[in-house]
Amino acid sequence: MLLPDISEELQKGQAKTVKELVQKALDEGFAPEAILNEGLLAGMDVVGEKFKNYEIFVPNVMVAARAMKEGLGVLKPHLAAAGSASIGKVCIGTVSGDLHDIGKNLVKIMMEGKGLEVVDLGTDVSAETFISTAVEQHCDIICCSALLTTTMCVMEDVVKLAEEKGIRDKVKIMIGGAPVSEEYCRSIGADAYTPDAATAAEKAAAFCRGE
Ligand code: B1M
Repeated sequence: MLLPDISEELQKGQAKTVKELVQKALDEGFAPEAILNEGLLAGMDVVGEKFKNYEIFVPNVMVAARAMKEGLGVLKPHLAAAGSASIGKVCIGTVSGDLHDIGKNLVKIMMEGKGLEVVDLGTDVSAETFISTAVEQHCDIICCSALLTTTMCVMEDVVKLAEEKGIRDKVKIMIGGAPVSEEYCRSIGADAYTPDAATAAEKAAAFCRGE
């Protein structure tokens, strides 16, 4: 019952209870991945569905998102222990006009767990900022997240700007987020689309190994 309880409390936006239940689940020996998938993400799926159907509204989604963040905070050290030496450097952000950052934060956690150094640019990140950061901080990979159909087009700007600035052959560009697809990735000339945080981290590590 513990994992469904986490999902329920997340839907109600009970951040403190979610935090406590996640800790309890860890103490009782539940796998961190199960707590993430069957507790936190399951709850957020219901929230997304209800939001889509106008059963709940933005304030409800915001408190659920806060509860998700609190739960993730407890889970983070358990999801993946950070590697000791960096295998490569990544900059990550949610694209301009887009404030959704839960998925992006999850990708960051998983990448750090794979031993990648991650520069987190936050949300509402312009193509210019992605490119200037990649140049100044010598990043191997640029990671763009988008949750809105109206903002995913910024990913194409990132690819174009990388070409204009002459760094396209020096940096890989990875994209992800609910409205993005493999087909879209190909159409804009990005290097990889991955559907979830764990796959994104595996792909980034593979790129850094030259695969
Ligand atoms: Co918004 N929102 N939201 N929202 N929100 C969605 C995205 C929406 C699908 C809801 C719906 O209608 N069903 C819809 C978008 C519709 C569309 O574009 N087609 C929507 C909308 C419309 C909006 C507003 C416009 C609402 C309004 O104001 N009227 C507004 C926009 C604000 C803005 O950004 N400018 C808005 C606002 C918000 C909140 C602020 C209230 C809140 C965000 C809080 C936050 O992030 N700090 C919020 C939330 C929470 C959601 C839903 C419910 C959940 C998103 C989420 O965090 N999911 C969402 C509905 C849904 O997705 N079911 C919705 C959990 C998270 C772990 O999943 O981010 O998909 P996700 O990440 C996944 C993968 O996509 C992937 O890995 C993660 C899992 O492992 N991934 C990557 C993500 N990035 C990746 C990058 C990679 C690889 C994989 O490589 C680089």
